[in-house]
Amino acid sequence: NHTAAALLENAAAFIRSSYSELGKDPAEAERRINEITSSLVKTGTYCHTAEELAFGAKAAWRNSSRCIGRLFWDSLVVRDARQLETASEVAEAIFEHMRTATNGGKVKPTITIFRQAMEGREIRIWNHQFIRYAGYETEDGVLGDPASLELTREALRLGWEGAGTPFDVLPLIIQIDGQEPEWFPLPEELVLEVPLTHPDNPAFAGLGLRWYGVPFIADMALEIGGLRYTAAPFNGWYMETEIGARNLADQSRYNKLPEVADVFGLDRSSPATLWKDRALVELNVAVLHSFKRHGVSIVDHHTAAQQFVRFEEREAAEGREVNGRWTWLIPPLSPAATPIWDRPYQEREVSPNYVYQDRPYG
Ligand code: HEM
Ligand code: NRG
Repeated sequence: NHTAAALLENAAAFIRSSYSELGKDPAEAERRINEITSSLVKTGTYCHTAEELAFGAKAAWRNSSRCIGRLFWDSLVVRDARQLETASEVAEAIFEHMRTATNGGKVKPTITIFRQAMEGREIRIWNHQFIRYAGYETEDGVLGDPASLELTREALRLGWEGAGTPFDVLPLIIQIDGQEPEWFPLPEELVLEVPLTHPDNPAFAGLGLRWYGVPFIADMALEIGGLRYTAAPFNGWYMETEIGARNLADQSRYNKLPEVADVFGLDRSSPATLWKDRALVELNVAVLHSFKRHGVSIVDHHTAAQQFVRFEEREAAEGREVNGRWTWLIPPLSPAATPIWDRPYQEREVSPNYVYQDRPYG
């Protein structure tokens, strides 16, 4: 059987490299591969030990070519939730993840790993992130986050009702093994949000802008040693440009640059006044200032780029190659002012990794 052979090959490669990195005897890796082989023959699959799972999740972060935050890969907190079966149990584990990872604002990079996909059975979290704002199609355009239009439609179909503000937090939507999904409102006290103010322009607060404190990515699969964890949500902390140069600024998202420019009295009569560039900088200043004031972890793009260069140096010292995609690693604000700009990156398909998966709805 072709897929069983491929699975064994992936498993063996993962076991050999991870056991070697963990300083284990090569004989132990070979014993473990024999055990996995018997399991494959008997059951068609195998299970990771808690130690393999934790190492796999960390290595997958280390291998994530588009992530600038990888200096801290080894400190990822790994929560093993493979024993959970029902949607309510999954929701409770997610709430606990949010509580411990948010940590009152001192964010801890954390992942919760639910059971692996098997024979067409899989757990899926429909949300792109645990916390995201709804988007509604109205007569005068989109209200809220246009990136959430489809998921918002699904939530409404399932019986959720939004308040109708531009910042309605969507419910969790969890699907077990292809059954009808269940939805759960997020407990308010778990949703840390930051209202945006500007350090030297009081009128900025009048824009009513806000963002949530922690990005919890919920829709990627974690691939380790040939096994797929289709529900393995993780979080780190934000880099300010994600909010200030993309989520609130993109024309296809909240499109707030014109309003920001107006509270700073910028001349919008011509693109050549560079009002967009000035508004972008002020919006990013406001994001950093507001997160700091509220005691919520965030990193600016210059510091993040420096940390990434340290990551590269450490990886080189360990004799490992860094997997990188330059177009994603450079920040969307002043990219050429960071050291990432003129460094070369190579991207390969490496495992373990976090990978996109098909949308389970819409
Ligand atoms: C992507 C920063 C933690 C895995 C990104 C991006 C940034 C970033 C800026 C690009 C996002 C975009 O342009 O939309 C950070 C920072 C972290 C962090 C500051 C703080 C600790 C993590 C953790 C993981 C992770 C804990 C997984 C365990 C990824 C992956 C992507 C990514 C898989 C690609 C996402 C995609 O393709 O949409 N990260 N990250 N990151 N990061 Fe990180
Ligand atoms: N740009 C997205 C989040 C993508 C992942 N970014 C992180 N990941 N910082 C946004 O919501 O703006 N992380 O795990 O910390």
